[in-house]
Amino acid sequence: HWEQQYLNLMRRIRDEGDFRGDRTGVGTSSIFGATIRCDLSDGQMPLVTTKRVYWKTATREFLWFLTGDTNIRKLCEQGVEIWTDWPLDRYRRETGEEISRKDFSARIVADDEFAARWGDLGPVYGKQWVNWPVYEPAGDGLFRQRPQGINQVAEVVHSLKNNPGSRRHIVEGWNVAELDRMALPPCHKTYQFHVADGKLSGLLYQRSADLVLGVPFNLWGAALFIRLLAQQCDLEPGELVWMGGDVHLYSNHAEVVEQQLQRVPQGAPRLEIARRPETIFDYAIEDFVVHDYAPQGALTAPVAV
Ligand code: UFP
Repeated sequence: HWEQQYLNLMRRIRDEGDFRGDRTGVGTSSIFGATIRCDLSDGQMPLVTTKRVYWKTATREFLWFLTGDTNIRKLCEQGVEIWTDWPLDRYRRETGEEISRKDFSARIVADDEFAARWGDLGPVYGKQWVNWPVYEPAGDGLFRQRPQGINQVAEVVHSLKNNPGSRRHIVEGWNVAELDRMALPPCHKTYQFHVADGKLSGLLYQRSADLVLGVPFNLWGAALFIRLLAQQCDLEPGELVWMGGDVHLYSNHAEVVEQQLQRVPQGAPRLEIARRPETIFDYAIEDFVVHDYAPQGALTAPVAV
């Protein structure tokens, strides 16, 4: 069972991980290279049951990626604050102002100019997924950027429908030339899709994985991606294969890890998609209904920025 694999990985990193200082200064225990396989048949989703996971928040984030937006404003408007810490950190550093997260987020929502100046994350996931920049020769050795970049998601829908046997169904977030302008270089950087026996499977390669806070969201997002593509392409959901590069536990999550490792997975949550919209870009949060989700109590842990 996938959640057992998740917990086993957590235990293994706790017991055998290599301790190291990291970019955030918090410190982690880490291992390199891990896999979790999740069966998505019959609507099953990799939704962690050993603590409460806010799947609606993760879904809102995912739908926001599909719009190509990279400003946190639309997230803040919906009460989704998962990206707020990065712009907030920059704002505090650059202005020296001691603003609370709540006030910062409220100002992003209320003030157009402020949102434009401080709310953008740079060309992160959404931009790369649906509008990967393309440059074309403009004579005299110059290049100009095409007004519309490549919509990788639309292209994958097209290739899944027209050439399902292809080994090139890929959505890539790691745009090397633009990494330095991103608030955070993509963690869930590569998605590959695969069709066999009318079933759509997907593989996510995640270069860096906060197993406690990030991975439950990333598993949900990747499974959701498969479900949306499957629905749009008349395929059944197959399997999600999650692969992590540097998979870690932050030192300040130790307490939460102990609590979670004492719990036993319960039930098999399922996702119903209530409507089939025209395209993959037309889903709304109301289209998603989760059944049989009775998670054990919430466990909160601080995010390393
Ligand atoms: N992280 C995730 N999943 C995500 C995301 C971030 O696990 O979707 F955006 C974690 C991984 C790591 C940190 O702990 O955020 C990113 O830091 P770095 O860029 O140094 O790997």
